[in-house]
Amino acid sequence: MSSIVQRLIGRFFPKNQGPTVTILGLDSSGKTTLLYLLKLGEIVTTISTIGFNVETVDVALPSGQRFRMNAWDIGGCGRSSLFSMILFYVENADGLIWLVDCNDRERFEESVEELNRILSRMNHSGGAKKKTVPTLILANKSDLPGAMTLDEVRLGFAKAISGQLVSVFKTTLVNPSPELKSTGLLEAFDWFKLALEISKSGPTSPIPSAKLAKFEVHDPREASSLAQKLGLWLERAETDVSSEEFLEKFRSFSLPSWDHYTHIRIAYVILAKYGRKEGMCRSPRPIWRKLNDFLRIGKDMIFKGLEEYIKNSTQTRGRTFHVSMTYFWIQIVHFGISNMPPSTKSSVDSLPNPGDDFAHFLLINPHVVDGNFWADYYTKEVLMSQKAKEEMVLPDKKLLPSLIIRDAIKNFGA
Ligand SMILES: Nc1nc2c(ncn2[C@@H]2O[C@H](COP(=O)(O)OP(=O)(O)OP(=O)(O)O)[C@@H](O)[C@H]2O)c(=O)[nH]1
Ligand SMILES: [Mg+2]
Repeated sequence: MSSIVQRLIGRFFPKNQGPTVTILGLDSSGKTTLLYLLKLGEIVTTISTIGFNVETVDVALPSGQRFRMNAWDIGGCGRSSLFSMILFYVENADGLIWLVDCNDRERFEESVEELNRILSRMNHSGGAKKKTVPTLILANKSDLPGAMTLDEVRLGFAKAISGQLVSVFKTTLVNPSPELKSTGLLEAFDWFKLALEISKSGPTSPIPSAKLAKFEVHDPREASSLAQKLGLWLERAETDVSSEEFLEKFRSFSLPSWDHYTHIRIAYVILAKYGRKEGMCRSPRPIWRKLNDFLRIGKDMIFKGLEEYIKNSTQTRGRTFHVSMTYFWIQIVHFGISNMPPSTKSSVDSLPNPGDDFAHFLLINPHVVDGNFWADYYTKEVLMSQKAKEEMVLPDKKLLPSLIIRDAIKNFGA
């Protein structure tokens, strides 16, 4: 199943952009800060990542050499429901960067266990040796007064990393000096570049994807096998009708099915075609105006279209329109569109039919295949209440991602 992920990553992110590296770690360990510090040379204000941020970054090493990589900052690590999906991306990467907040002593053990879980999945399965993934551990936030020492961090990870191509470096990402000299990153990337070269020349064997299914079940949402679902959705997206034909079927109430995939594709195609066109891409207008454009055009089209479809199609008998649920998914899809890397965005914009790149969107935003993703934001009592069905009710567990901050991050380097 992971072969489709591999094929699509190869298509959208060719190897001439350097090795593919996944950046992982518990939430708030500094992954997005690292990615944009490497990309832009400055600190940007981050928000908790949903889906992935993908950038090609170039680091000037003290030796005068350059290190270029295609880096994937993957949100959701530690959320067991997404674990098996995350493995797809780690399996397909040439290397892994693991960030640990060394000021967070309470969750240090959790960070060690999580990396251990990933490395043991990568390196052994049923005793068979698989692939050596060079892993760079960054003991981050070492500027904070309560931070663990490098020795403490090394000792903590010792068992998890023994016998592997892994090294630990201390980093401080805030207040970086010019050329990142004060951060500790240059020494770290000197080692990582070498480790990637070593592993490239060593033998690796492909990972039998069928083994994924045997992996321990931690959560009902993982039990429903989101990883396999992602593979199926990608296959379906690759062979599905064009976005024009899909919209036509939506308008004429004749879609082949009315499932979660279809709902997400409706939101994606409409937002990609109309939301973006109406000023979502770097317009000189203030951000809030762009947001209003999107809300007015894209959201209205989706709301009206879904209401009409439910009223008119025989497939949707007995179903009702759920305002808060619809709004939630529109927001998540729109947020996911803004997660798509600018370089690929421009090639998407030049496609004759924007919205025909659904597989690409899924690759960057695999969390959308989880039909219960709303449970991270709402309790069941609130989202399934009559009030939430009839009008927009805000989440009671966690705020919806802010599009304004996301746009600000993306526009920072423009
Ligand atoms: N003091 C200090 N703060 C840091 C450092 N690196 C990152 N931070 C801060 O840590 C917070 C979280 O950083 P993010 O980069 O958003 O963390 P993340 O790992 O991407 O978090 P998720 O997306 O939620 O998984 C931000 O407020 C950063 O400014 C560091 O080296 N020192
Ligand atoms: Mg992040």
